[in-house]
Amino acid sequence: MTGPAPLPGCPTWPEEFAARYRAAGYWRGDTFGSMLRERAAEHPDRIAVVGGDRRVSYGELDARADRLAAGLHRLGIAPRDRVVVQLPNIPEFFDVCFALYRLGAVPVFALPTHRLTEVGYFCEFSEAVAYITADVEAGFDHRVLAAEVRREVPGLRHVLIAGDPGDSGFTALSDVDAEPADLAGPHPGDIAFLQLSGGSTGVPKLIPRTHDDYLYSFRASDEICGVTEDTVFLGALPIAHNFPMSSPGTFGVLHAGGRVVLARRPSPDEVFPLIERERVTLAAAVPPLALVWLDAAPDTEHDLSSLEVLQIGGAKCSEEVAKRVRPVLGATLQQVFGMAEGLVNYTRLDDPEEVIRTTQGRPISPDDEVLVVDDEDNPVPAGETGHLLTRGPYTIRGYYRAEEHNARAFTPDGFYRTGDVVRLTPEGNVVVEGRAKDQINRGGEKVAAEEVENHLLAHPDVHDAAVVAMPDDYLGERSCAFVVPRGTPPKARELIKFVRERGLAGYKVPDRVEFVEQFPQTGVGKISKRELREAIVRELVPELHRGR
Ligand code: OOB
Repeated sequence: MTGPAPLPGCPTWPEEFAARYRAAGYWRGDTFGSMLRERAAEHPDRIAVVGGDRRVSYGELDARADRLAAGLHRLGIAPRDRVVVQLPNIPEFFDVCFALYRLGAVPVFALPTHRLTEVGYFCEFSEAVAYITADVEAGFDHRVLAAEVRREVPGLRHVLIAGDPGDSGFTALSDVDAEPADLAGPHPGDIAFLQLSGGSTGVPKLIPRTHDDYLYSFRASDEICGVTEDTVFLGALPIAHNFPMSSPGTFGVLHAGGRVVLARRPSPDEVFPLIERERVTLAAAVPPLALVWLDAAPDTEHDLSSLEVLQIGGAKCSEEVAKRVRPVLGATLQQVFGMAEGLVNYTRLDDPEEVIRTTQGRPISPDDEVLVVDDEDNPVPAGETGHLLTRGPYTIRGYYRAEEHNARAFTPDGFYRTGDVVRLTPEGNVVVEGRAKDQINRGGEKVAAEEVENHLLAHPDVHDAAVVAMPDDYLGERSCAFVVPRGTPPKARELIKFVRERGLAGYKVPDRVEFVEQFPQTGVGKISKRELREAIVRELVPELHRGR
């Protein structure tokens, strides 16, 4: 089975692997569009998505996707055209996704916290023809951002607003509507969307995922996570992120014919009443969010007893937090260690408590190949710590249009260098021990040090900058920028304001700035980030003793 010409710049699996993945039944030749069509035919009246005051049935979602696809087509959006999608947790997110999938256009998923720097870059780099965003979210007017993006990216032909366009002059998404057309639709091997990588380089990388590979990842996740049509999933994390999207996430739940319940904000005052009202059975959280829920649960008047499974992933879940899940919530903990590039590991629901508390689980697929290697790519002895490499039926073979970076991020035989430092238990469970990539994991939100350093370096008073992780009780890590000033150091506050005003997502703005005369160096003269991390810990110790 060979498809039409693929989207240029997307490395794919060698045919021998593709044939194997098809033969094994992983890649079944389905698409997002056909999946929704099937569910809608089976039970058109079941509720698929609940958000705000909307309750959308499978039949309605299917029909709206058809009409929106036809409307977008009429605007001139064609198969393989890229469309940057930046939507909060609202039902329209699914209208847009399924419409674009039906059309064969390719969403590029931005997070609601992204600002001009990121959104402008996604539009430009992917040569997007359209940008679909919200009106006002979390007090931020996305229409103003959209106007800036429009000015900076001349190639952008359309801006569509989910909600009220106000006086922005942009089109309301709800006005994009046409009689369903007979669209050819994508091939299952086509790129369905471009997802964001957490990144460790100057600019974020885009991850091309196919219908075949992505559908496999959440179909198989459904089985592991016990998802059925009775599952009610709480989407409280930003739903464009890979974890709540597919592990098994919203799409896994829609695949099974279950119900997705969207929370606009993840705080207990919004989430707990939703759990009670909708009888939520499955929820996904990053560790700091799980902590907030665990702290608030004992005092809530809301009935949380429907919750069967709480998934924690995106960053390492401490054993202390892990221990509290069952006693406090009466739910089974599932640890999820995944990455937007592909590989996802789960503790299994029937694993011994010890495994669930102390490991990050094992891969989805029998064909996920996992290697733990030393600095020279040689396998380490069983049980020892090393770099995690992986390839498999839903792990990409390269980033979108990033040939040079791909040569470093993948081995010659196609293994993805995850940048994670892990060990395997005798039972084959993964334990994440650390990270080799130059990234800060701020409670699940990934910050590429180099990207932030480049913004700091743009300040006239900054001679050099190095951003490192510092430990934090709540987020696990926060970012600390070490700066060598050019002459008199600027105020830390001023530098932070400078970076923020460059239009960067808030979570990437350094949490702390430390001025130094020079950086410690490694043997070969590189900046020793290890020493900087140690320095900030020493700096923090007296503060911790003072109780901050
Ligand atoms: C998920 O995806 P990304 O792409 O935002 O980040 C991936 C990276 C991993 O390489 C690892 O460094 C870290 O996030 N990570 C974890 C972890 N889960 C992710 N580190 C320790 N323990 C965990 N449980 O974060 C993601 C994608 C799909 C499912 C779940 C998480």
